[in-house]
Amino acid sequence: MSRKLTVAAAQMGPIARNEPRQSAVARMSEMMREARSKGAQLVVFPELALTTFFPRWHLEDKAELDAFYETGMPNAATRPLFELAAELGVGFYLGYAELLREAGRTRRFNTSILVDRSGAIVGKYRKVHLPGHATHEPWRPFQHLEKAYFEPGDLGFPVFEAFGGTLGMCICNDRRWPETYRVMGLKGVELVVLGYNTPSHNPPVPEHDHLMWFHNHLSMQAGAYQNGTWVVGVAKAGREEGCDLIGQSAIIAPTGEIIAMAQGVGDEVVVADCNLDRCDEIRRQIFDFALHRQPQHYQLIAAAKT
Ligand code: ING
Repeated sequence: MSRKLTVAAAQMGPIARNEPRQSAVARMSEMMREARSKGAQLVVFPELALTTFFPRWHLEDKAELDAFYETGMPNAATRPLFELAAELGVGFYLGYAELLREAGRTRRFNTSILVDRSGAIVGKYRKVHLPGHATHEPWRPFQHLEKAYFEPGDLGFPVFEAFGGTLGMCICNDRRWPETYRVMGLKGVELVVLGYNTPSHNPPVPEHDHLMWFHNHLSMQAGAYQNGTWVVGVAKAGREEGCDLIGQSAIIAPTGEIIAMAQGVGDEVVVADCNLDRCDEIRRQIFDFALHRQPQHYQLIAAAKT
């Protein structure tokens, strides 16, 4: 009996700067219902799925910046999504901006949670790789101030026993780094779920703009294949506050094959059956870590920053 998990990639179109969380939650609820009607047990939403991608602006007003964060989860705006999950028996991955007070200081993370089919939070992750820049760079057509608005994640790359398998999470830029998948691969991950907000224009390197879509899949397909894990990557897509974000949310098999993909750049639900036992096709062969890895030659990879 194979361990089949039916997963939905719930891609979202733009979220306007003044769009209330209730609107984003209503859109996600609609997609969760559609996913359930197509047999999904797990729905993956994008990174920072409750608000517009606010790191694109230099926000000097602290109250304005703080308004984009959640200080508790679930909360009044998101509780309907948790309740719907329990009602439908569908779990979900949700990306959001987390703000907390700890040991007398304010901490800010780009966070995701994994919620099981009863509506309980069973896992939490905080984005480790923060791209972009830490100070206002007026030359840019739009900012990418994640280094100013978040701290690097402090939870590492945990995996969670849920949905009948071993699941892990990451967020956006993390998907470009092989270490992200390898750490979870060494922990036996069978499905990595992630969300992303990726502009199709990268101001420092415009000559690579035509490669943004390719690099998105290249990174996730490589991570899947080299670690024998399923990967589901879900976009916030479309022209959001004048910034074009790539789509092509994808469900990727442990072989690296894209088995399902979003067609547009709006709200769109893509569903596929993920047989978690297929990870063995890779993990017991080409990437049998116990048999083939030679870590005595790899220390440099984990060496501290030079
Ligand atoms: N977004 C982008 C990503 O890694 C980025 C950052 C933009 C990287 C353009 C490369 C080029 O997909 C987030 N949110 O990390």
